[in-house]
Amino acid sequence: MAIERTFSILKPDATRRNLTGKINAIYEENGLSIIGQKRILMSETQAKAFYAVHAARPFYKDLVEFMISGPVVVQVLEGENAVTKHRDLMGATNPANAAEGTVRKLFAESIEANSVHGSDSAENAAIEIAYFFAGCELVG
Ligand code: RTP
Ligand code: MG
Repeated sequence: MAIERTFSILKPDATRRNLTGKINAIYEENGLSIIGQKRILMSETQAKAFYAVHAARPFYKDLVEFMISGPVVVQVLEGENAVTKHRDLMGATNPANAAEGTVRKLFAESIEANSVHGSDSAENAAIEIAYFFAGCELVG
């Protein structure tokens, strides 16, 4: 399996509760290296564009408002099979359906305030990484 990169966000509900270290430890203990990371306050424009794929969904407006409600930590994770491994560690979107031990089972507050984002494919990972990071900010 080749080394892969994926894009991750620790969402406002996670930063508000100071969960950055606990979530990062789960990623690092499971073979994902954090090769780029920054804490930012997303603008409404950034959040709308980032979630444009969901623009027609009923939860879009609330989701954008949630994502700009506080700081987020954007990250690039690198490791074997990183996209799938990260999604597995995150757990299901709705914490009620998330498996034991996953980040969302451990920490998510609701289907919306579900603590973390992860790219759903290698193609989207490349797009999302380029949206938030310059190449020189990633040190593998
Ligand atoms: P993500 O993109 O954040 O990694 O999460 P995901 O793939 O598991 O979920 P997705 O379907 O892409 O939805 C993006 C985010 O929208 C919020 N959401 N709210 N109220 C709702 O029914 C609802 N459904 C989704 C969540 O924050 C979800 O992670
Ligand atoms: Mg998604």
